[in-house]
Amino acid sequence: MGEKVIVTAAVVGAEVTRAQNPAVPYTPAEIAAAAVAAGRAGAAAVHLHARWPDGRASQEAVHFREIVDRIRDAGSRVVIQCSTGGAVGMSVDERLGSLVDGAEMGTLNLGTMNFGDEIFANARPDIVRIAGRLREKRLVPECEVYDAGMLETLRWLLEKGHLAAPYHVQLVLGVPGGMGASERNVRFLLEGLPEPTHWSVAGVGRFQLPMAELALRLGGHVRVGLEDNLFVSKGVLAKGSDELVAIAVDLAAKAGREPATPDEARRILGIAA
Ligand code: KMH
Ligand code: ZN
Repeated sequence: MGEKVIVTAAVVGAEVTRAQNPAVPYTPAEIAAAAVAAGRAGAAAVHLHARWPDGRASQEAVHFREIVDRIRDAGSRVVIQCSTGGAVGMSVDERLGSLVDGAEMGTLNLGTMNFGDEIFANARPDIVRIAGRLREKRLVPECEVYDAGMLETLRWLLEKGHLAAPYHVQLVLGVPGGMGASERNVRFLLEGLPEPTHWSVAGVGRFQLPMAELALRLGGHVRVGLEDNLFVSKGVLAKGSDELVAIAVDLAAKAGREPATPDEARRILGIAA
């Protein structure tokens, strides 16, 4: 049995809509319920975005605070990771609104890229600023890597002291404009990771479950959920992120890996209890 696997549920994101899948949560109550259900299905951590009631992406502290409070009020102990990526076009000030009390991790996106037909801007000074805010708030960064050059930025941040362990790396593969979701690409990126690092793979769209299976086989952690993928199989919509988490847990069992509990995930990730 290898290291326990941290299953992270990305329950909403900034891009997916209810028109695409009616299970996409919008309100803080719906997002919190999706996170709690994902925890019950075996997720140790949740990656959170927020929405306005009409579905537009929100990085408002008031929304994140309500989501975090509702998750804890429901008795869930899942590790709470808040997105600082937000949606394309948001300012860094706006994006930082998500880092509310109760968050334990925050994302750190490691570069500018095409994101579909838009540009996801992460200039190096902005990355440094977000890293600084995560440090001030004692949040463990999750470094989002969409392309190979972003590993050079990771190395640079470490060399310059803008980032230090503990941190976690998420290889987000299959975004149109980023690196494709293939075994060859994952193996190539892993060769370039600084040591010691905990890493996970988030495959986008139809690549989500194959990338989860691959990460489990290679000893990594996995991210699944509606942010990245709306389907359980071709043409069959997922009923919620918890359904995708349950599939990842089954894949873990087949790979001889046991899902980490939230507290085990905290130990692995270096999050203070
Ligand atoms: N919505 C994407 C543009 C993150 O959460 O930090 C960025 C994103 C990354 O989802
Ligand atoms: Zn996200």
